[in-house]
Amino acid sequence: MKLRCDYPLSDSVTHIVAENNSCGEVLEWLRGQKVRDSSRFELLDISWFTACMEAGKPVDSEIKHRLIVQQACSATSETCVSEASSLAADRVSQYACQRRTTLNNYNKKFTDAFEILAENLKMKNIEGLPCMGDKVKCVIEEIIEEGESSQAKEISNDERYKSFKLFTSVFGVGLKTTEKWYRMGFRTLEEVKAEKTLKLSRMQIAGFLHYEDIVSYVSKAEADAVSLLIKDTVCMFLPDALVTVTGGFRRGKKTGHDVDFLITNPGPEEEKELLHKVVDLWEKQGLLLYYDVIESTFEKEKRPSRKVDALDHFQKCFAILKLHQQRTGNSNSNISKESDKAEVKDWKAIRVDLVISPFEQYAYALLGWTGSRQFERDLRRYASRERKMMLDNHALYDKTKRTFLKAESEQEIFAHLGLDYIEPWERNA
Ligand code: DCT
Ligand code: MG
Repeated sequence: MKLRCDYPLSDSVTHIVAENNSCGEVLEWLRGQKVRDSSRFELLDISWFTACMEAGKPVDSEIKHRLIVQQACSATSETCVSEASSLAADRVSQYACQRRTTLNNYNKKFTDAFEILAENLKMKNIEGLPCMGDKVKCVIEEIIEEGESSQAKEISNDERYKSFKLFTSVFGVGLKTTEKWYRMGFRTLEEVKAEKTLKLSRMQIAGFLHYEDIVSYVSKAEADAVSLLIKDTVCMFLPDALVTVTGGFRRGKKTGHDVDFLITNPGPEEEKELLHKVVDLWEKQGLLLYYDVIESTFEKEKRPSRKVDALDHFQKCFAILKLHQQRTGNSNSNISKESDKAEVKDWKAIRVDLVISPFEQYAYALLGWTGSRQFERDLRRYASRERKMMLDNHALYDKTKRTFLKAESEQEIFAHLGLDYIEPWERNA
């Protein structure tokens, strides 16, 4: 028995899988498709599809999978699946900002494969994905039938791709450097480190020095500890400042490659010197392993950028902080011999991004720095294509009214765009 994915509805469809659609909605949709006898289909929940993927073949549907109790359906030599959510194209938006995507990724098998394919395109310097509907369909079908994508597998075993993943895992190493090192014949980080004539940037030197810590990901507990440290320090200089965790941790992720913070001061007080004061103090306290302060490049008259991936103009600091590990366990653990103390490393290097925004741009900065990248990209695409507006991390510009739209909260920005509000934890596109 084979599983084949078919859309739109064809005569060979035997199973209909719904994600976030009730049985009533599916039946209503079927009526709209002029289907007279819907009993010829099994109406199933996405859990059946997931069970099939796990088993690597179509499995018999159980009551728990069904949207309604159906008559037993005789197995055919070919089971044809129609995805109700993609059939009802008007229900599932192409824009991530009109979908609620939690961390519960039912399609991991598919998204992992597409991530590899997209990374491969990025390596080839292809801007944006070309329209390749048929190709996407082939990949999906192959994963359903074979359990994996041969193309994604081939790429992930490719020497160039493996070097790309390895080299870019070093803080400060991007595509350009990766390409250069690959062309020079390097394949491992040891080989790069051993080549003493290479000129590494300050960032890359720090990246190699703290590689193990940084590559091991930041936990939620570590992010909370860093958050406390940052709040304490910022409030010493600006007691009313708002310090908010953004990025993946605001979206509810349990780990991250860094911790992102947005800082703003509600009062009239200038916050320009804040970052420098914070950095100076941490340096005196021996907590800074690396930092780079980028000054603001914001010009008031400028309209929001047209680019969906544009960087913003806020003053910011990319840093590696020394986070001292909490002493836990029984009190005896604190009594250690002097010789032990020297050997035990009681801290971890944590990548931290600090962004300072003027108070009136705070809502836009918060929305922009919360991500995910795909969600942000789609918000901007949606604003310009569907609303004739320009959105970036500083402002929203209405091209029809020729005016900037003020917002004090993320909710107001969604309202300006005519979008239902999407909570941060539903922005994991
Ligand atoms: N961002 C963006 N466009 C970029 C870079 C960043 O929209 N070119 C936004 C989206 C997320 C946020 O800034 C923070 O970026 P990262 O820390 O890179 O992403 P993350 O979602 O926090 O992921 P991670 O958990 O890996 O840190
Ligand atoms: Mg992050």
